[in-house]
Amino acid sequence: MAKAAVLTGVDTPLDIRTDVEVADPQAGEVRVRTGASGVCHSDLSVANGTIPLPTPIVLGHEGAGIVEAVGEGVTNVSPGDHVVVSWVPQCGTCYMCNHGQPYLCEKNNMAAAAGMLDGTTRLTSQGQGLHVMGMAGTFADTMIVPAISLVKIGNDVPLTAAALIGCGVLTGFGAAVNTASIQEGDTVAVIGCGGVGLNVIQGAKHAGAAEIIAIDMNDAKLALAEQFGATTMVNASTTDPGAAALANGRGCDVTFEVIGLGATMEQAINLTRVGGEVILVGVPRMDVFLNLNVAFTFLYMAKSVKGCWYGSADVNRDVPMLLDLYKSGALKLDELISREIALEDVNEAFEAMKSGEVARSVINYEAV
Ligand code: PAD
Ligand code: ZN
Repeated sequence: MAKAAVLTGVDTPLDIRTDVEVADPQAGEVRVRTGASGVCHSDLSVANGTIPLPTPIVLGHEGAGIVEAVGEGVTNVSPGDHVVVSWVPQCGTCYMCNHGQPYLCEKNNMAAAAGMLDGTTRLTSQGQGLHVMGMAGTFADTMIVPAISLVKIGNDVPLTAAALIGCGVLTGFGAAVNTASIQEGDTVAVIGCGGVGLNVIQGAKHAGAAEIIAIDMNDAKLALAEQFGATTMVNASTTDPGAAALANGRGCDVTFEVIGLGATMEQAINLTRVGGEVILVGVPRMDVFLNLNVAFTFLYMAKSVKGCWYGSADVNRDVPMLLDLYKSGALKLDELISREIALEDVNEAFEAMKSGEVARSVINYEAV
């Protein structure tokens, strides 16, 4: 029997189940013993209905673990391998994978996103099939995932650090390095400096940005932002970020919104210079619409607004690259971990995230 944190309905605490039956991996599938899982805001967004997914569902999509068993035809991983789980399977053969946008792999349709590739489930509890978030469900000590969702890594990286690569780091770092076109010497602003935003900051620094304006409402997050490479810190609850963005008389070359609120998305557009780029990373509720003057924003001021899905990542290229940066000391991962917790503490981790206390809580299955 496996253990899992299950969402049974919107706005209810996750139910810790110890009676989860796990079916054998089918062809193209892999059973992974989960080593660690970050708690990302997107997990909370499923729990509060911002991201609509079917229930009952095992949340968690930012994880790493160790392969226990493989189904028929699996060749990319073997039992004993350490792996990072990608919440976007990359088949490598579809139109999007062949057009340089594997983060939009056509296998990743919404029906499958809450189960296996064919939409069915492999976990059962209390007589019901359990959906799994991102075809992963890292809030369970055992996962069945498509083999094409796994990237093999070395055994020399702690699984707690590797887990963070699976979402926050790939997304944040990738937003700056892949989605945006930051030039050497640019001024960028990052609105929202949580687990993902901090990685946008370290990605922007890596891409050559000279000025990085960190905007948040929590001073502890701004202190972390400085540690991750931000050069100007703005607490938006007391200071208007406009002055910092306009310090060069022009506005930001690139602005990132990493919260998911309409108001801060509009703010991001306003902080950006003419001809500049706005990257939307935060995932809003489905009913959020922006109030934009189309002529001024897109024509007279020639700004562009780009959505960022999973850091525009190619996980097979970017996970090894990020781990190399980590091993060389150029990428901070351990510093993102505010606290290590047990699976049973996941509801408290949601509360800590709501209050803005933590960059990342990380469930460490190996410590329990
Ligand atoms: P988080 O809760 O760790 O960080 C959010 C930060 O925003 C916190 O530091 C807050 O203090 C700050 N904040 C909240 N409101 C405001 C405000 N009005 N002004 C300034 N700062 C504010 O979340 P996270 O970093 O885990 O995730 C951030 C978003 O990114 C969230 O919407 C998540 O769903 C999304 C995400 N998107 C993708 C993708 O592929 N696009 C992937 C992963 C996460
Ligand atoms: Zn995430």
